[in-house]
Amino acid sequence: METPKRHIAILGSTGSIGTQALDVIGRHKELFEIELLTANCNSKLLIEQAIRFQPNSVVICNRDKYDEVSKALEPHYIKVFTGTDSICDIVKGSNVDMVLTAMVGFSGLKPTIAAIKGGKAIALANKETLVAAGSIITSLAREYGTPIIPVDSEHSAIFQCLQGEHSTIEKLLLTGSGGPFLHSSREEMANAAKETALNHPRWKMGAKVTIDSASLMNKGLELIEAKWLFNMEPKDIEVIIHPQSIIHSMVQFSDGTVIAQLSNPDMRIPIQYALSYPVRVDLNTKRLNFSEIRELTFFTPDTEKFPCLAIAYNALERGGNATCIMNAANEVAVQAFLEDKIRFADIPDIISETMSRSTFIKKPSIEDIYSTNFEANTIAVNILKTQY
Ligand code: MN3
Repeated sequence: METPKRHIAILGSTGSIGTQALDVIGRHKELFEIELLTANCNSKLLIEQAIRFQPNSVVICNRDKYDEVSKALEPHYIKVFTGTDSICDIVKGSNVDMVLTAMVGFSGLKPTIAAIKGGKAIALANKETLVAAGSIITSLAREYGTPIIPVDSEHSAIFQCLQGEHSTIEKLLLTGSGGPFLHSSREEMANAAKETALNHPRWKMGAKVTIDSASLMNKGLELIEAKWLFNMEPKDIEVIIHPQSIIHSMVQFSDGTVIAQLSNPDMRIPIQYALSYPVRVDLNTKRLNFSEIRELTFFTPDTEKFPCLAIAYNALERGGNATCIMNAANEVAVQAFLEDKIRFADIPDIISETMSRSTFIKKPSIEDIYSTNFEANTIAVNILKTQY
């Protein structure tokens, strides 16, 4: 008997994760059916994708692009909507089995909550959702019985290492390449050109996550993501710099055993694993050749050179809405860096300053999270205007 196809909604289909997910899905049409594609403003690519994958509906968030998309897809009988609320309505619909959350930043929160409440399996690529509201999201997922399957390569690695394990985890070993500034001096890094920061040595990713990788804030966000996904204490998650990006993370158990997941760096592996879980399916990735690799190296991260990682640890220890404040400030700072308004070294300063000025809430509700994000965003923008 044929297994029924898994019906997928991709939120953020024109981004780096979204396009790679469609690559995987295009290779396994016997397994997957696209129900919904959404994009922020890349109407051209969204139209192309919709014509190729024939989803039931698409959402273009930017209202100015609605007419263009609607006109282009009318002959294909694909429904076209605009605005975040329509994403929330569609993901709750009965046709969707799984929602891949691949949009960038805090904007992923609302649709993720809608999908969880709709009982849809989440393939989580939007780490900012857990950074901003990890406690709320994970307890909602428990309440609605919704599985959250990680797409981020490190968390997918940990998730894969845990399959079939029922033992207590002693420690998570979260690996990171160290980014483009691993071997740069602090002065070089402080004044680095945007192009240098955007040139990641191992992974091809979107601009936001690439800048986060250069500052190691990405590892900080992933530390927080790991805490919520695997219910760990911050002190039991260790960040290890591993420049080759062959080991994607590891789990240490109480008998001293460490299990790791290895592959050449290719985001399609964790994306596909999340979509096809619990089974693995074929993928044409470059296979590991150990006699070519010869050595894998590991370092302790330098949190003085990369203050963002220390900021993230502290925010996680502090708890409450601290990580939400940090995330909002980071989004503003990264955007400002990408617009050439600040230096690379200003990013952690803007985050720290925003954190010291924002209202701390020990047990935030979801409304508190939205207002925290707004307040921290306003404060960070104000710091930018007055001090830079
Ligand atoms: Mn990652």
